[in-house]
Amino acid sequence: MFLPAFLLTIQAQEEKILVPQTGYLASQNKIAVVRVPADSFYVSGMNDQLLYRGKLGKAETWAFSNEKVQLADLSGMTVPGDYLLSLAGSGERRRIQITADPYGGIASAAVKAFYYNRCSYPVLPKFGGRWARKAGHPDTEVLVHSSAVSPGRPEGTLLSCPGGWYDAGDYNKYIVNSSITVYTLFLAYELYPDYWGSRDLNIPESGNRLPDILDETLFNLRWMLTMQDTDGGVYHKCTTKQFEGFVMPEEAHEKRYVIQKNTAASLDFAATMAHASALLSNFKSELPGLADSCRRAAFAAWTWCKANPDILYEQPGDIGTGAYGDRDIRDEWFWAGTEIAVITGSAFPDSLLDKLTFKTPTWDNVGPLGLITVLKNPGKTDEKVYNKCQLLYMKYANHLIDIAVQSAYPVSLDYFAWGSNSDVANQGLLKMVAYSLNRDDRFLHSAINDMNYLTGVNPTGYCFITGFGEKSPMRIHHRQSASDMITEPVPGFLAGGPNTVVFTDCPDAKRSKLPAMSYVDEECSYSTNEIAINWNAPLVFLSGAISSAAGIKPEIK
Ligand SMILES: [Ca+2]
Ligand SMILES: [Ca+2]
Ligand SMILES: [Ca+2]
Repeated sequence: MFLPAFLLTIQAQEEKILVPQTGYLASQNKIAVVRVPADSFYVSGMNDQLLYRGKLGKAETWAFSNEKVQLADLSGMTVPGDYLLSLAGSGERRRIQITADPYGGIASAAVKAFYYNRCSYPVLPKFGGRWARKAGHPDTEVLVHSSAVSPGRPEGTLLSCPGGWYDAGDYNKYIVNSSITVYTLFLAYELYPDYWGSRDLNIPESGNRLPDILDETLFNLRWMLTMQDTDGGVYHKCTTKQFEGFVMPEEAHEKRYVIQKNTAASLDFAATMAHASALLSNFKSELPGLADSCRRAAFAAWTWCKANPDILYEQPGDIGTGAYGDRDIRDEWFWAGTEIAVITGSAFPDSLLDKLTFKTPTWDNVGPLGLITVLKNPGKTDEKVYNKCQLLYMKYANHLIDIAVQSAYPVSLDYFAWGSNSDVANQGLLKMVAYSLNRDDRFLHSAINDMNYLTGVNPTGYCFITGFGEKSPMRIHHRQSASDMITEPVPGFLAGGPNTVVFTDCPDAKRSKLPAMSYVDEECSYSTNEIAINWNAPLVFLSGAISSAAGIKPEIK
């Protein structure tokens, strides 16, 4: 639909009080951000009965949105219900909700979003409701691209690489990005097995003997296995030459290719398969042979990497889809080496520990994944290595808390990269892993503030998860959502979020120059409003971790 430019500019930043739009968690800390000067606040029932009052915090400036804000701490309110939060001396008020489980629905929907993005697979009405659609991209006849030839597989050889998830708003599938995503979803299950083990996600595999979060993750893992050449090396991606148009999957018919094997993709694959083999060995009767297949695939990829230690991905001239190129693969070596060491007892790659900078994980910075694997397998490395990893991990986790404590908005984010919301989610993930290690409430409370940022306590006023909140992304950069003729976007997806990295995607949209405000809910805005599997995975982890840590049992269906 054509929209005149003036309509595209409507992104009112008018919320004077920012609150989490799916509610506050009754048992834990509750912070609102106030954007107009005031001294105190009060909370009343919907019948105007005064229930609680408090002083606002000191006004602080957040450089990323260039505004002065004050915090209202209403943690003393613990009874679930609907309330009004009002500022004394001004007419400003906002409805708030306190519930036992404000994030459980998000946790389930965020996994279900992966089901909606399944490639080569239909979304049936029984599971997908209004967003049912036909299967697209069978990927049973994928061509070997000239960049990917090997002795047994000349250019044009046909391979079968069906399944897996569409990576993001596009219809392609990338090994590097799949790896961190699969790891993160596995980690969610491994740290909270009771929580995820009993959660019915209403997917085709619900009701079998395997936890649904694992069923969904295996849908992509099995595709990854098809991306390994007979020599052990792993193709970078399964893709069309250029991005396809904004059409439904079944209407997209461009030829698909596997592209250049390289060390980063093969290391990420080795790490993911090694990790999978350890986890899936607990499900040998439900998944006969799969743990062993993953183990063999991991070793074959690892062996290939040792023979081909520094092949970086170079995007071929005729390929225009996501590059996911990475010029520093020391962290990939560390992650893969760690996962291989855990399953074999072989030497741990501790020489790399001093060379890496551990920070918030991203698709090209996977060192922290190796650290977490060490920390959750205390018997598998010697004590010295374990202690060193713990020190490095806690140093960064504490650093995140220090930033949040000093920040005007109560989060740790102090940079706005492409996909800034996923950095918030991954910082929450790191905090919840720290919390699982030491039960220090500072980490839980800070992770809750991260989750509340994503559900509305941020300068844009958006709850960034589709289908949740009063003000939520409606026009995500996602081909199915854009072409399905349904007003509401496919639910459960985390929009990438504000940043100022790219301004050219929506020429007609007015974008703030302030990084924390620079977001537009427009389909054209791939730089702020796309969705991606590696962004949804930490949302799954964080929302489920907090639900689980707060002692919330999933609803029985
Ligand atoms: Ca299941
Ligand atoms: Ca890297
Ligand atoms: Ca739609």
